[in-house]
Amino acid sequence: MSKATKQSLWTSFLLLLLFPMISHAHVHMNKMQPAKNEVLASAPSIVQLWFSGAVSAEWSKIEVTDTKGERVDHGTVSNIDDDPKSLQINLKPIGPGSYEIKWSTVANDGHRIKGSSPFSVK
Ligand SMILES: [Cu+2]
Repeated sequence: MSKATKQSLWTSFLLLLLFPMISHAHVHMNKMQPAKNEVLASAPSIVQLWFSGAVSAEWSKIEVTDTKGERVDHGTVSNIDDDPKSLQINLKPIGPGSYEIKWSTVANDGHRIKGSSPFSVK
């Protein structure tokens, strides 16, 4: 093999390795309802999250707790209208107060992403 051939093979190999990394964008959470630090006039009955890519409802967890740490959600996470880029969970009837949403999910690239966000009801 000539030196030039070796070099071009090496270059092709490097490009093949690098291309998926350059084109890879991690999935992130775009929008959530209630929004971070939102103060709502009336209690929400559902928490909804939207992502930049598909996530697994099966491997997702959303916990909504009050200030005593009691769960106020119904425990089952699902996609919104079968949209794989979204998640939702129903809430129990809640009164005025502060609440915390803790979520975690696995994106279709295999990475686990998570976050937490407070909201309150007047
Ligand atoms: Cu990723």
